[in-house]
Amino acid sequence: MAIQKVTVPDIGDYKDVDVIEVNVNVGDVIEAEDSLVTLETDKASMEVPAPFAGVVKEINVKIGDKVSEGSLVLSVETNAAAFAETPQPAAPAATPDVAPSQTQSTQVIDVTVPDIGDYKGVDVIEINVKPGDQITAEDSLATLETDKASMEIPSPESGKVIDVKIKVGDKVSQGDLVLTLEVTGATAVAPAPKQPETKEVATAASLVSQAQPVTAVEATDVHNTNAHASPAVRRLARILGVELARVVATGRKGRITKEDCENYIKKAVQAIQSGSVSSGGGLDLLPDPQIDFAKFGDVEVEALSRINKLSAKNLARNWVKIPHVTFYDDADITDLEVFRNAKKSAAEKAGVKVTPLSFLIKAAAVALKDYPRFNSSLSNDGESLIVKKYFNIGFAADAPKGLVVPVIKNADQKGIFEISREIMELVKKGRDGKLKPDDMQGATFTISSLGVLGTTAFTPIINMPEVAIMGVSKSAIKPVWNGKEFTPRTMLPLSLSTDHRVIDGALAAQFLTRYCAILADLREILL
Ligand code: CAO
Repeated sequence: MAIQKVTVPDIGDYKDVDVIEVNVNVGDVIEAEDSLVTLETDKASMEVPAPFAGVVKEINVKIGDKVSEGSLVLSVETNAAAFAETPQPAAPAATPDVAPSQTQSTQVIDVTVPDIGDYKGVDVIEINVKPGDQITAEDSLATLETDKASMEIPSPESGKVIDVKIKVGDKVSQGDLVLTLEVTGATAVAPAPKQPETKEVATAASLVSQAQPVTAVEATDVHNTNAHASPAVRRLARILGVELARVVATGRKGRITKEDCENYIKKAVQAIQSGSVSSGGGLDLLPDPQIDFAKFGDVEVEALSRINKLSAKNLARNWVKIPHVTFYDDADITDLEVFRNAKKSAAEKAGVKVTPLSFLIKAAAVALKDYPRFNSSLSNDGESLIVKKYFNIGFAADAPKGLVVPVIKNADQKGIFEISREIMELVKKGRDGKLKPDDMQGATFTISSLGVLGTTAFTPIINMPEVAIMGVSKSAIKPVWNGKEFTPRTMLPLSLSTDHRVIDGALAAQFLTRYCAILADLREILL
């Protein structure tokens, strides 16, 4: 048994190269050639393979470290008493061959595959430019792949791509023509490659030719999944903030291409813009149907009001994000109506019109006090409930420019006449377009009354961040069994939508029953 240290082998002229993956753990049994860590420069990613088999005893690098040749990577316990480090073949210079074809100040040069070591017939897996592209020196022209490595062919010069001579799937070797490039000015006069400019490429390419220990290899994403992508794509992914493990690969041998990354971003942006995602995922909705309605008959296009558009966005978000459950019941408001009618003249004297809505608002404040969870909101992180100690009831009101929801503040502390007066004032303001933001803010619960308009039931949409809403349909006199006989009672249909994340069915049923009880016997308010 011996403890052997594994260091970063010859990686050409690179220094302080990023460690982007650590592929083993302490205790792992490894074979010779297993990948230990992945390094990445701005031009290539490369793996440090194990020079021998053994058990990993200690890891001396972590993601984010910067290493150079000779940096300690890890220690391995081996069976061998000693080991000889594999000699590093000198890195062959892979200078892209550039042959001038003209001598004018603008000239077209041939860019050929540089020295890629012993490899021949290497697969072209990506073409990164097209005719007409203006490129700068060092831009990646194409990506090649062997069974051990992927590497990019950088442009030796800045210029305009005239013709691309290779395509994905081709097999190329050193000296094969990649493309023709129109270069101008001083560069054109001296088209021979400058050594320092091509050196990085030379290093990346040369890595391939080494029997071991370092190869410029295809990349995996930082989460160590099996996502495969070239250095250029990895770089793009990093710039765009794309997690490669999430991208659907369409390239050869399951590789992620530049287009895959772009498509991923495109879909994500579309999903966000259409509002079909919450944090963490999309609904993958079909695009909206595009229909030319005029094909089927006359049409007229009406512009939506600002309120219409705003409400639409809010409603769509609330409907998609909140798991609604709606509960239905009828409240017996026979006695309430008797009482309300009895108070009509008193109300008139007080200058107010009392409708069932005032009682519905008052009863809501009382029921909310009894069931505080209904008077809460989910915190934005979904970790807690914010239970409010004030009882502000919003009510939906029809206004010429669209639906508005003014709020009766502290309804628990107000009498029926006061609530009625406020309703009248707010409704008037709404119809005159004079509601202020404060008139419509701070609701803890909302009532949507279709009142006299009709309907027997509907599903009101919760007004986020509230967790419940009461829908009110048109009251009707119905026969109700009192234990001995059917009697005519004025029944008010109620539809209570709740946010199932906060309120479960049993609690909703209790709340609705309590609400009906308050409306059936207003003395409940006194308790
Ligand atoms: N069942 C039967 N009659 C009802 C009723 C009900 N649920 N609610 C109210 N009424 C009666 C009233 O008692 C009144 O009759 P009387 O004059 O005989 O007393 C009559 O209907 C008209 O009431 P109103 O509409 O003037 O007043 P209101 O307080 O009931 O409603 C308001 C005010 C602002 C809610 C209403 O005008 C309105 O805009 N409703 C539409 C709200 C809406 O669009 N909701 C849907 C939202 S989701 O798209």
